[in-house]
Amino acid sequence: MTEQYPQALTIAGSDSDGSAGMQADLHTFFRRHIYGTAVMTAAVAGNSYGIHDSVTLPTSFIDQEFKDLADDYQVKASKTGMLADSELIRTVIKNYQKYDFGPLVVDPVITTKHGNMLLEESAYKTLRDELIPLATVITPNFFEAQKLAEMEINTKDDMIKAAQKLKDLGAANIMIKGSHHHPGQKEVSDYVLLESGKSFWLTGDFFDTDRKNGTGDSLSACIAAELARGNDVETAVRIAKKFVDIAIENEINVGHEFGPINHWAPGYPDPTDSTTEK
Ligand code: PXL
Repeated sequence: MTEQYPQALTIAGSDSDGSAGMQADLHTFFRRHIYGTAVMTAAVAGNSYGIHDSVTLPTSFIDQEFKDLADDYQVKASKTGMLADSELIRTVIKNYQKYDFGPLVVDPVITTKHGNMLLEESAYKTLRDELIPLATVITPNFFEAQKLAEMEINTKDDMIKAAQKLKDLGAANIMIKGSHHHPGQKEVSDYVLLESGKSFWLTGDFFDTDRKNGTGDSLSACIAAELARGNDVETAVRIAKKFVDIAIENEINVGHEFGPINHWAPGYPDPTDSTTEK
C-alpha cells in the first residue's frame, strides 16, 4: 500500500461544548497538520459551567470503530482520553493489541478540572495495571500522578520519585504535569522521564485564566500528533508543552465560565518546521 498522509487516532469521549475530550484532540491534530481519526468511547453533555450527563458507547460499537479504521487507515500514533470504566478500558486494550495503531499516549483521565468523575473509582486499578504498561508515554496531571503512584507530591523530589514509580508500572516515558495551585506562582514545571533514563524539567509561565479546558487532552494529542509525524518522544513532549502554553496564553472568548484553550493561537511555529523545535 502506498504511504498515506500522517494520521493519528484519539480514543476518547466526546464533549458537547468542544472544549475538551475528543473535540480538543481533533482541534489539536488539525492545528498540527495531522489527519485526525477518532474512536468514541463515551459522550458527555456539558458546557463551560460543567458536565451534566454522560453515557458510554456499547463495546460492540467500539470494536467496529477500531475495525473500520484498521481496514482502511494508516494510523501512526494514538492517544487515549476518557475511558469511563473497566469494561471500556479492556475493550480498548483488546483492540489496540489486535491492530497496529502505532505508539500509544495515555492521558489517564480520572476527573475533570472541576471534579466531575470521568473514570469509575473501581476502574482506576484497571487503568494502572492493564493500560499503563502498554503506554509509550503517559501524561498524568499532578493529581492523577499522586493517585497512580500512591504517594503525595509536595516537592520537586516527590515528582521525580512519582515518575520513577509510574515507570515501574510499565509506561515507557512519563510526563508529569506540574501543580498550578500555589498562590502567586509564576511558573509551572512539568517533569519528563524518558525510556533511556534521561530526565528533564519543562518550565513555562503560569498564566492565570479560567480558559483552560482541554489543556491535558490537547497536550497528549499534540504528543500523539508529533509521534505520528515521526518525531521522537523528547521532541514531541517539548513541542506539546509550547503548543499548549501558547494556546493558554492567547485566550479565546467562547463560553461564559470555564472556557477552552485557544488552538488557533497565533505565534506557534508552523508544524512543518517542527523538526527545528528541538
Ligand atoms: O479534560 C478532560 C476530559 C476528557 N474527556 C472528556 C471531557 C473532559 C473534561 O471535561 O469532557 C469527554
